[in-house]
Amino acid sequence: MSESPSPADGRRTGRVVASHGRQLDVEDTAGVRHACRLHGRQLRVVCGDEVRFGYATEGDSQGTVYELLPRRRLLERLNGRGQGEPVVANLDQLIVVIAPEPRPDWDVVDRYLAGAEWTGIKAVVALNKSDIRGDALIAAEQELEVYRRLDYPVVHCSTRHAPGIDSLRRELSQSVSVLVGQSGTGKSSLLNALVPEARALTQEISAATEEGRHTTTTAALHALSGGGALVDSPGVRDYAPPLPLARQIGEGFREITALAPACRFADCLHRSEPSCRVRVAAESEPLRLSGRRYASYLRLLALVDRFDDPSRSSKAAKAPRRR
Ligand SMILES: Nc1nc2c(ncn2[C@@H]2O[C@H](COP(=O)(O)OP(=O)(O)OP(=O)(O)O)[C@@H](O)[C@H]2O)c(=O)[nH]1
Ligand SMILES: [Mg+2]
Ligand SMILES: [Zn+2]
Repeated sequence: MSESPSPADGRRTGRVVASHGRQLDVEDTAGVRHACRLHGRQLRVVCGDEVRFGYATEGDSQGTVYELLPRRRLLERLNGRGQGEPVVANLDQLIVVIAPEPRPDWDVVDRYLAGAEWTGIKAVVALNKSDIRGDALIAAEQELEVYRRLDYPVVHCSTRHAPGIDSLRRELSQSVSVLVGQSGTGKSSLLNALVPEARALTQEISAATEEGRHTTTTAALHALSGGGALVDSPGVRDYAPPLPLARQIGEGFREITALAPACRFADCLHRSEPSCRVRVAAESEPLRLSGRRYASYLRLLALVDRFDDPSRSSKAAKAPRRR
């Protein structure tokens, strides 16, 4: 984004900082916010998108977004029809937030990380609520060793203590990052700790289900004081990214990518093929490939099969739910 109003048509470039259906908040290059609506039914934009917008008549209270500019690096989710739906555009990295409470769903973590690998987005895992001492924290920390060994940056933080927030701030600087993960892990609380003026709504997790209450309902982007921006996104119950071909699923798992060249068949899917190096590692070398990560891989592969199946419409209900 690098220019000022064009005298020809009065339109200028801005970034969508929040999207509520067809109503949008667009920030111009000077950081001024404009309430806008979308022009025409075909146009679809998400938080983070760069757009061309303007006012039909000088002095209008609402602007109009006319055009979506080309996207780079998009976070998408798989919908029930097997298609990708954009969630946040033009980002540099995902911050996958987990916590001792609600109990981590590691499949969700693996799926965000696999999606990041397939699309070339950097990923960081943040263990929030590290002030909640006990077995759940110890178990989460142990599992996180798997990701540390794979060279994913792992940050321990708590919105109750400054040092962890400072480490997270360092990971975010100069980048456009999005906080993702299960509902109730403290994404909006982290945003508020990092950008106090964001004043995002937060809510206790449900005592009955021990799950989050899906407090955040739309993604919103906030500038970081030291440069870069942070997007808070609605928590998920389940998540899958759009899926590549079956033989590319393994590329979403760094340890499988490293082991696969030693499989007998170049197109090995690491299921039941003979002389599969990946399966051997999952069965007997947990430090090279944990059985849990291998199971995550197999479940993603099974999801590809489901969408490749012509009778998939009857099975679509089993695809990840939106939230
Ligand atoms: N003990 C503790 N509680 C925290 C911490 N961070 C957030 N919480 C609490 O966790 C609950 C959920 O926080 P939110 O920030 O609303 O969680 P969220 O991930 O934004 O949830 P969704 O918007 O539903 O996805 C709130 O009660 C917060 O006060 C933390 O570091 N320690
Ligand atoms: Mg939230
Ligand atoms: Zn194999």
